[in-house]
Amino acid sequence: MTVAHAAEDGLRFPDSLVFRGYAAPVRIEGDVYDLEVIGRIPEGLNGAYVRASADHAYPPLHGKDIFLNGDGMIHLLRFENGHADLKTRYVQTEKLKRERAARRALFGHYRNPFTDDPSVAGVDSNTANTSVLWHGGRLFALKEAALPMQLDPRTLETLGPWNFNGKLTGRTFTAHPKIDPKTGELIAFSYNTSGQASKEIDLHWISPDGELVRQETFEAPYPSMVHDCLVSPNYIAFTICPMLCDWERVKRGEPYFVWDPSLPVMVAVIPRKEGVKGIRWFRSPIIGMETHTINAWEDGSVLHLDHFFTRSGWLSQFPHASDPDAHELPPFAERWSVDLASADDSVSIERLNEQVGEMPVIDPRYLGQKTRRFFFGTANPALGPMLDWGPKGPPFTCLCRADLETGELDYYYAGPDSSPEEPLFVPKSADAPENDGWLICVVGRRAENRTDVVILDACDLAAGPVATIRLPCRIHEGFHGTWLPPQAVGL
Ligand code: V55
Ligand code: FE
Repeated sequence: MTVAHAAEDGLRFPDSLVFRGYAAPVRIEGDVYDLEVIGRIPEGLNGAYVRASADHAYPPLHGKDIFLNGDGMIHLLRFENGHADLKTRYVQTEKLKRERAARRALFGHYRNPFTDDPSVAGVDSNTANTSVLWHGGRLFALKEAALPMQLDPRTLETLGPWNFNGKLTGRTFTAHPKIDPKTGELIAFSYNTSGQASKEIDLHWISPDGELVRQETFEAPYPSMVHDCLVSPNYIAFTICPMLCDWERVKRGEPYFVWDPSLPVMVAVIPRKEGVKGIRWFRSPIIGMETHTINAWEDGSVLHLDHFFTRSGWLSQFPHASDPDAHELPPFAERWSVDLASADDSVSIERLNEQVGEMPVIDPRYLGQKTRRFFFGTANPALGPMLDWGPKGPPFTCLCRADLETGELDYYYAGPDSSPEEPLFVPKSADAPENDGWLICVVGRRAENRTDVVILDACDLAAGPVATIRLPCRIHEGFHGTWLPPQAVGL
């Protein structure tokens, strides 16, 4: 039953999908040493799994919010010789500091300054909630609407915004930069760099030691959410989708993005060496939205771009521009291919399998190479019942490994009332073959309001976890994470 909030209540979160049950804010910053382990953490798995989540510190200023707008809370699971310790810390953003001082929300709707309390006009609204990056010996929390926030990997203390010693001239940085495993170079981009609904996209070439050595700008056909990118040895590619930022709507206090399927889906391909003057545009035969990329690879003159793609926009988060009855459709893994030797602008599209999914990962040592396998979150009703919808839609009940050579799908079903999140692939050793790694995955135990972390052998998901690390509490559902080598966390 919904209990109305009495006017005399103190601080209260709304009783809505984003704020209740397993999705409710956790807000606890703390440390748990020597977590319970069922089974054995693999020998040699020393380092840390660190990831970002959005965990609202305050009830929303205007009574409701989307889950993308929570405050960045970082979860760090440190592995040392079979033992595991957990650390959770908020990113100390300017937003969180101001709101803590005021003991209430001051920032309004997602990325909409026109809905903020006047007392924070001009203040950085970064939530730092989407992903983490370890590169050049530095750890960052990333949000595509703002600068990276540097963190101390041992303490998770916030060191402040990072603009690459002044070389990053815009005000944003993607949450999905790509590390070239062959060179150690970081390929990154920024959109909305001028702070408004601009069409400019900045590209960044960042050396293995973290120096921003080259920056160039190109223009997209319209201003939209550019969440991810694809990187192969010789190219950078973007799928520009009509999740439009319409500044007139934003000024009226409406959502930052609106789904406008009257606009084309365009693929930009930029040669890494030549840069933006070599850009080519291709036109997709279908309208929809890339949710996350899987991998890109080259085969002669053909560039293959593998990603999850939905024929609808992301309507659980943002409205449709013209059809209030439109509903969200699930994403599937697709291979989009463009021929750079041909003068035409066509894209050919092939569905990689028939399993709905999202949150893909690959063995990161093979980014830019043809990979035989990838991993993703999914629900497979043949293995267990679907779970009640959360703020992101239906929770995953399974992880899946897709084999692109045989078509085989290998599933890990997490059990009743259990929801795996995006996994992390860690190779068993530096020279282990492709796919020979551990898959670390946060699993919600929804009925218990608690969280586990499982470690699976990436070669055999159906065999179930080699170790289940039992947290004594819930940590908030997250987005994306990475692996920190032992030396980063003092091992
Ligand atoms: C995404 C996530 C975001 C965001 C924009 O997963 C896009 C897509 C967690 O924040 O601000
Ligand atoms: Fe993402």
